[in-house]
Amino acid sequence: MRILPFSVGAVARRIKWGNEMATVEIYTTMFCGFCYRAKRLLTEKGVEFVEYDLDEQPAKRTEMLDRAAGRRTVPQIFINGAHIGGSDDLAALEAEGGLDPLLAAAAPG
Ligand SMILES: N[C@@H](CCC(=O)N[C@@H](CS)C(=O)NCC(=O)O)C(=O)O
Repeated sequence: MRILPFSVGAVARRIKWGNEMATVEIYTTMFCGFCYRAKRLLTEKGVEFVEYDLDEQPAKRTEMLDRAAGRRTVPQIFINGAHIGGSDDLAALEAEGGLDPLLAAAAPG
């Protein structure tokens, strides 16, 4: 049962990232520790993301290879269409303070 017409998580995200949020996409597979780590970082930051599970959507693998310049490992992460890389790349971006500005940029269009 839902008492409030919105979720507490949605309100927290709005406070943190504003009404406009970046579009975050992540290609994953089911049993993938690096995918889990990347999703956990995004979730802890209150970021919503679109997940393409390659086990459930095998055709997405070709799309991932195209967009990620041939990188085959999962996860592959994109923010507003720009290729970020894998879990280690995402963590490094966060450590150097580069992730928040990308997340705060509204999705184009
Ligand atoms: N350094 C990469 C490592 C990613 C990685 O090794 N992912 C594994 C799955 S957890 C994978 O794709 N293995 C298949 C392969 O290496 O071709 C990252 O941080 O994303």
